Amino acid sequence: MDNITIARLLDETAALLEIDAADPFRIRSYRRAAEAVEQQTTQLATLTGPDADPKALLAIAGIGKGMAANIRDLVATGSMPLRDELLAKYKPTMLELLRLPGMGPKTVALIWTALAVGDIDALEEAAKAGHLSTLPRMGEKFTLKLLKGIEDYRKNSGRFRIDDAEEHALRISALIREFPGIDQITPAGSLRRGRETVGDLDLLVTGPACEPGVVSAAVEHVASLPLIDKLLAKGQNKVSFTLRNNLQVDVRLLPRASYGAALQYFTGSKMHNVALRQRAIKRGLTLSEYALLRLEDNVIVAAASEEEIYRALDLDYIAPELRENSGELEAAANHSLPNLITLADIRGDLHMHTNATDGRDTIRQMAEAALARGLSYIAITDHSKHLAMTNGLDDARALAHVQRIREVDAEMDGRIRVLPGIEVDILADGALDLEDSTLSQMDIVVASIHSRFDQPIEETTARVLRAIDNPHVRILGHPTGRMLLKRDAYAINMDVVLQRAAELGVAVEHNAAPARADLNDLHLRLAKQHGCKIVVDTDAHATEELDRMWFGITQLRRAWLSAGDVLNTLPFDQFMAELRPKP
Ligand code: DGT
Ligand code: CA
Ligand code: CA
Ligand code: ZN
Repeated sequence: MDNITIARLLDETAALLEIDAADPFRIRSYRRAAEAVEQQTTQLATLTGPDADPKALLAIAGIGKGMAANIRDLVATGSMPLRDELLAKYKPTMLELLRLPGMGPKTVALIWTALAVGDIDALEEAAKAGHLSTLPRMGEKFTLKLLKGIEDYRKNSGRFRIDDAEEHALRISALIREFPGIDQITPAGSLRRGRETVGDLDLLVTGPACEPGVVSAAVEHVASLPLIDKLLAKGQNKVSFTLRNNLQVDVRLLPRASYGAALQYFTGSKMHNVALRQRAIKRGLTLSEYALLRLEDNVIVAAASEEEIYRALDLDYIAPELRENSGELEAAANHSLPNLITLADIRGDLHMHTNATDGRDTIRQMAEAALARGLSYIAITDHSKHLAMTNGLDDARALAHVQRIREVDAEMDGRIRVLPGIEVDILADGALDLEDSTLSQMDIVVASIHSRFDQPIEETTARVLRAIDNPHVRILGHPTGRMLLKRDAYAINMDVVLQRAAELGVAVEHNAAPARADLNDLHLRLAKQHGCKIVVDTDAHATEELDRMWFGITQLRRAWLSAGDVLNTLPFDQFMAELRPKP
């Protein structure tokens, strides 16, 4: 049994434990072990025999005594007792069902017990036949929502979220870098352009080990990386493979002299490249993945860096996020590209949760973590009571929470400002979930929709308009409600909403959670056109999630935004002055 198979079985066990509603800590230990195993260069099967050193497995970080015993069982028998026990109850395909909207572990387990339905095709059949509505809390509405969810899921499968892709890129890069003579590894393609999802991963590698004549040894190194599931192709300077989750990875090893041309070519997008090549031809040049050449005599004009290539085509440097052939070439030609926002421009974060509702950490911990990340102000915006599953705050608890937030603000002694706020739920008719008198005590009221995504477009639009008409609302939170690869945006007339938000001075949020990433880049460009105030927030539910501001910034850059377009780049006093005035 090879390492990838061991990793897959451990991961599958984690999924089965999830359906079994096991302790999250236990689930994580199996996931972590799977990741540790697939990164090992030694085949674990060789460490488990009767002659093997019993300590060898324990030396691997992430593998304790229990896990070592599991691995020995897997190698010896092809399975292990816990897995057998879980498989007697569930099917591994049930894991996929967890990715559908409304399908938590309990629902998945119930559908399995009641109807013996354990995979997507069977679930779709059962839903269409009306079998689900015989089960508790799964009426017709649930069935319709689920069928839509299955459709969305099928449409999106095969793509990966940018944060997943980024994590895999980092892990693979670390392994490639172990080979001597590698200087630089750059993710290209859609990941470098910062798209919300990627189809496959394109990694470009350069260094002395990638030069012609010696590159084959580095190719062999890449082709034998431990986490490769299936090797798809091994060429002179290219290796393609898939990972255990089916993500395809294309690695190209390139000489230093043409690295810039390759980076430009493989970053794309295809449409940007087509337009750029046409521009080259008009100038008597030809652009390829190897170089920008003069047509008449094949003399190299530029190749080593992207900057040289753009300059030789009389263009300002175009940031990867803008390379979608949506006006960037024209702007680069007449020196009107925007000075794009960067992470360092951000000074505040106005949307985050604590353990008062569904967050993990305390107000103080969130404040310290934000301070450590260089922020100078944050708002604590826990959920309101309508979101019962998050332990949302009613009016009394919300007011008590304001007091505690003010205490922490005082404790922080001006090192960072901690503002009392709320993420108040927008109810089905557009009313807000808390009393105006409660909202009046908050510095930051973020209003968001979390339910009834099925309303017709006119109703949802009117619902949001009514909500932002409430004078206490200062920010409209994640305005489309989508969950990437999981749930489409609800139907809403964004043009009307943005126009009204601009009139009222309500800021619209870009939510930096990679699962949400709304408003998307097109909506953000529209928001700017309408003169909307824009904020970018992490919606962090734990301290480390404050780090995902990065993903939000990438989307803002894709929308051509500068620091001046985004409110929470301002120093605290100016920021507060720019918000919608309190009634
Ligand atoms: P993805 O993987 O679907 O998220 O999107 P990309 O943009 O990463 O596309 P991919 O992986 O097929 O190719 C990476 C880049 O390589 C692409 O953005 C531009 C360049 N490229 C690939 N094939 C072609 C082609 O046939 N023509 C041109 N001009 N460029 C190409
Ligand atoms: Ca790609
Ligand atoms: Ca590719
Ligand atoms: Zn939130």
